[in-house]
Amino acid sequence: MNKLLLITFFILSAAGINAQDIYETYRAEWLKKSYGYLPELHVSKRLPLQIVQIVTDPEAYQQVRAEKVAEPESWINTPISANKGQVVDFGEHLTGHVQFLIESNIPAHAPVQIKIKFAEVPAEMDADFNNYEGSLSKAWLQEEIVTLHTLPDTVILPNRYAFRYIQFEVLASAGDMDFFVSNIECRAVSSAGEDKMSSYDSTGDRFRQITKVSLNTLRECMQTVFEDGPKRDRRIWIGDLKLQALANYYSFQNNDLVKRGLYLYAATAAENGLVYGTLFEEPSPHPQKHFPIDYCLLYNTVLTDYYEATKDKEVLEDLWVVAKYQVLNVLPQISEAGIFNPAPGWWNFIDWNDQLDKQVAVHGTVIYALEKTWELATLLNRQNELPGLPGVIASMKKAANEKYFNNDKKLFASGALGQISTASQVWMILSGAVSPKDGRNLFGRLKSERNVVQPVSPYLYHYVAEAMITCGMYKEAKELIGGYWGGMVDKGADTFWEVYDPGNDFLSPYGSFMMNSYCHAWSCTPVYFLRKYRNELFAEGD
Ligand code: RAM
Repeated sequence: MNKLLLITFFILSAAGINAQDIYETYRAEWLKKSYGYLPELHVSKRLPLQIVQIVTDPEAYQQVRAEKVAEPESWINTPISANKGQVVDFGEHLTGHVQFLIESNIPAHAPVQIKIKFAEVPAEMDADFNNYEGSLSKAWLQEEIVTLHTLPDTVILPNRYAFRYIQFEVLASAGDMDFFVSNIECRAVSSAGEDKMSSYDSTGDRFRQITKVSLNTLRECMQTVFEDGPKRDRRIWIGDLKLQALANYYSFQNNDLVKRGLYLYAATAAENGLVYGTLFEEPSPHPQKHFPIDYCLLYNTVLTDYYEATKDKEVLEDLWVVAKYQVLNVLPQISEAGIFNPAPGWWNFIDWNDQLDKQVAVHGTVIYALEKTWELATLLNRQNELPGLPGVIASMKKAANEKYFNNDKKLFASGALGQISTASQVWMILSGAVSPKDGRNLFGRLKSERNVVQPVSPYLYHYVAEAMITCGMYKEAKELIGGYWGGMVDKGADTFWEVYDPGNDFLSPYGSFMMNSYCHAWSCTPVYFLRKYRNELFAEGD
């Protein structure tokens, strides 16, 4: 057994990792604390803004757009049969509960069955959900069928919906009956509250607009936890939590929600100490049992980010043990030569591009997280609990440069085929395996390299922007924010999307654009960059 493994083995045994449940004595208290930070949901009543029709337009995002056809007042006085194909538009993305009044033209003598369909974007409204053939459950698509026997009736729909558009369709009724829908309202919910840093904004219209969409995205995802998307998956994921927390420090500053997330992850972690990638609040907090290893380790960095933003050490003291066990579980997967070989059954996320070879990016993520954990240990004066860590970090950086650097291309190359990707360079930069100056060169060479595997999610683009900033490339970072997130704004986004490939509007990780989440947490970080680095990004004006 090599020296590093031997040390880890002794630490693990001394720390009791082989015991049945290493967090047994902490869990109840962590759970209690998570409930102490349960936020209040602010409710606001929203009404339809206009009536639209979805029209084909080859130039528009996903080749359709919403075109105004009427005011809500005239629409509610027209029977549904005459409003066929028309859609109620609330003018902005909402997350909340919906109710409406339905009346008939004559006293009802038969039941009526109506379908109520919700959509975040026009193409989703235009699509026939019956044609859905994606990989995730069709039940995520937001549609209700309601049968009513007595009219008039106020219908309160059973779920929370995430939408901008609603359509009503009569599926069955008596031939002589027609229906009027009115008093449609949404009780929109969010725990975000006030944006406390609006005075930090740049004055230029483009970046103001990007900031606004960014804030809308974050606000909609801030519920009783930081959800990944209010339409789908409606749960907390570590990768999303990290980015939401960053954006939150520069906007709503609802820091209790960050703490709630951190304690929930700790309370529901596996018995060996690893946090799971995602968890649900209801009926009682429980994880979905898988370990995306990059996410597990990024948990530690949520703690360091939290401290940087709040200087609150109490949470760190409480949860240090969790940070430590993320590392202790990963150390045995790192060879003496500093190569990370993930255990079978672990996966890693990095991005949704299925062409991406993740070997180098994951290696970089591990170093990045270990560095942050060492910062944490130093802050808490607990270095003696992870004594070998600086050595491991150094050997991993050395290995990265020796094993993964392609000397001909002068770029990091991943996997057996030596794939060149943006993800690999970015995570090498963020890990500190290369200097900012060398990082700038990597970015420079990427430009002239052919067949570079590019990110497809705003999640990975966040780290691209972060890496540019790490290298002092403020101009490029600003261009990226303006071009990539701004590209979504140009295509009509009022909240940022889960995936965005400027060249493919229909790209979906789930085999259908209908299933994509069009208000997605990990896309919300422009507000973080634009405010945190305002002086550097806007040194030359807006
Ligand atoms: C998706 C989620 C989430 C992401 C994971 C990896 O299902 O929507 O945002 O973190 O995948």
